[in-house]
Amino acid sequence: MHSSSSPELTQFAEDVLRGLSSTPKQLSSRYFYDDEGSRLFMEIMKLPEYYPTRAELKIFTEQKADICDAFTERRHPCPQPGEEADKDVRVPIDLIELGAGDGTKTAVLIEHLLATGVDFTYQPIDISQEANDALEARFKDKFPDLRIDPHTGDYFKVLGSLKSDNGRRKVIMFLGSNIGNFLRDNAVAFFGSLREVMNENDRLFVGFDMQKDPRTIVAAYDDKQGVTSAFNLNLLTRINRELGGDFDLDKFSHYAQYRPMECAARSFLISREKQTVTIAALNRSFSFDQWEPIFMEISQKYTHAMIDELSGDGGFEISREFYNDEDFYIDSLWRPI
Ligand code: AVJ
Repeated sequence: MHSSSSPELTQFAEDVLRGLSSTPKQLSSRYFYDDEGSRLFMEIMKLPEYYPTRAELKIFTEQKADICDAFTERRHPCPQPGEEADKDVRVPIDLIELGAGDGTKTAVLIEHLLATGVDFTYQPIDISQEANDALEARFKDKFPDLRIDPHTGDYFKVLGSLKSDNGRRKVIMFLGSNIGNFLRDNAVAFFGSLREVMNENDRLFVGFDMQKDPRTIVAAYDDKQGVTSAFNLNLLTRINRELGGDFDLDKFSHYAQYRPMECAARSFLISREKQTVTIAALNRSFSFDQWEPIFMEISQKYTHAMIDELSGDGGFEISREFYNDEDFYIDSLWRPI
């Protein structure tokens, strides 16, 4: 199975092979989230330096009424035949979340929707069955009246299966500045694919971490306790375990930088010495120079202009934005054009 004559590598193995064979070397942050990686990310969200989660939670807590109104707002501001002019008409929604994590932030919105008697279902989509099961158990316990319908699998496959118009508005949420892990062209392609499975009346709700003091950003990706370092190094552990690698974690160190002209935070693992690493499943060795980097992750930050452009290029227009005073973080509600 590990011989080079067998071309059947998993997607993970293929991506590791391609990434470590390229110059500069790179690994994809989409593979961070095995069980240990997901646990480490939940620890990151509690770090004093990691501000995005708290910033988004604050927006939800302070503006939940406006956000939920915008989700359920009828499309036409004018009364339809048979409706009274001043009647507050709400549309029923399917609240669909891509990669819900532990659901702490979403719980704030769900609680408000339930309290105000909105007709809605909650459909978290995640690649991990375990994550979905945990979220379902927690929410069933916390909100006995919630209609929750988790889907496990690839975002687009699941969304494709939900495509048929059931008369309810889909509100698709992609929170936490998860979009920041995509390079610009990939972000546009991602939004474009979402657009294809959406109807005119549906909405997309996206969280964007904004450009800010570079020191604040670097600190968020280089925390004092070293959790972010462990989070990055965990991918080497995953390669060792799943692909039979022999990475020595002590010989790599985490390095985070922020480039203000590109609004991009990037993290790297730096080879502390000249060394060779062998990966059995790839039947190959990779040599590292001393101080050679592996590019691990981009966490893009945004300006208003960038969000405007992204929405348009993805096939959307901005319907409404929710942000805190300092433009620290934005949740942007889009409608298809
Ligand atoms: C989950 C992609 C939003 O980029 O801020 C946190 C992941 N990486 N610390 C981010 C992450 C290092 C996080 N996202």
